[in-house]
Amino acid sequence: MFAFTALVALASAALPKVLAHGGVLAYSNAGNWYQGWAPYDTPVGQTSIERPWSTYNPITDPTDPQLACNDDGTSGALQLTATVAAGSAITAYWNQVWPHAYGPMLTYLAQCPGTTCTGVNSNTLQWFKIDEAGLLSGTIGDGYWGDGEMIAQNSSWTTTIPSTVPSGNYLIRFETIALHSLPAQFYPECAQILITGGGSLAPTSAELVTFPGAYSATDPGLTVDIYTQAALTETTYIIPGPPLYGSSASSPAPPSSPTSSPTSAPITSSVPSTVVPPVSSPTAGTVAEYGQCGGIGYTGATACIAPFTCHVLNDYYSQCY
Ligand SMILES: *[C@@H]1O[C@H](CO)[C@@H](O)[C@H](O)[C@H]1NC(C)=O
Ligand SMILES: [Cu+2]
Repeated sequence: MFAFTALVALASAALPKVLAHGGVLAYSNAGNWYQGWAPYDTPVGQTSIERPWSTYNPITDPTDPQLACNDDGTSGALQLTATVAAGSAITAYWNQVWPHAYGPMLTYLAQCPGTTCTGVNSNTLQWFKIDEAGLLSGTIGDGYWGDGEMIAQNSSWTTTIPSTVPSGNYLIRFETIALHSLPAQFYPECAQILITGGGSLAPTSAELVTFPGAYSATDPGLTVDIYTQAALTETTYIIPGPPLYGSSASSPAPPSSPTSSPTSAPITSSVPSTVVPPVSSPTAGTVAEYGQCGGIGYTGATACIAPFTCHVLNDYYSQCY
């Protein structure tokens, strides 16, 4: 009994810290599960497709040299690479339950020179954006964001590798940006993948960026204050970074065969059509931001303190944000 109580006390003491931040802990693709890098374990002996990273804390400076992959850019001593088919979906899993529901989700690829990404520093690469989700519905101040969608999807994000990208060795960079406080918080991690069965649409120069370099501290999408009165009516949010891969028409369209198919299919976003609406908008609740406000088996208070509202994340967990 004592041990159990002590354990609960320990767990709850440690919880706020763990829940506050984090990163990508695992990946899946085509039924394969890939354990991520464990930032708080010794690097010795770690084998993962994920590039090493070292802290759950966010990056808050867009010029931080660690912005590419949340570390110094090097690969692991026993670095692995996952083989991923172009056109297939790859999912990144953040720690549960991801706490930050305001902000965009972004996914990038960068092709490595040579025959492997191992040994290639991520800071030397050029990245292009293959997926993004900003403000999905509602307003800047009280809307439903890509980040909220990520939380609702089991604190994970699924991106389809465009079938048009050339085959080869890439780093894939999943990122969630949190806007609940300023400066904006960046949570990027990278994994090594070998893309097979790809196409021939190279990203245009307008679509290629470096990290750091892609973002600026003055970007409207990074400086927006979600707590102003104006934010409660503003419905436009500008996602930071370059235009999506395939969205900027490549200058002179390549001559195609007589049976020409549409050139570059738009990149499908992984946003499902059903968006979870806020279930209530109380005026004087008691549950704090990120607190639980509902779910099967939950018997506590259900009204969020203003300006937050209760959102259903799954059958077992509703959260104020
Ligand atoms: C939810 O994510 C966890 C990893 O965080 C994973 O183990 C589990 O299989 C996922 N559940 C579903 C239904 O995808
Ligand atoms: Cu955090």
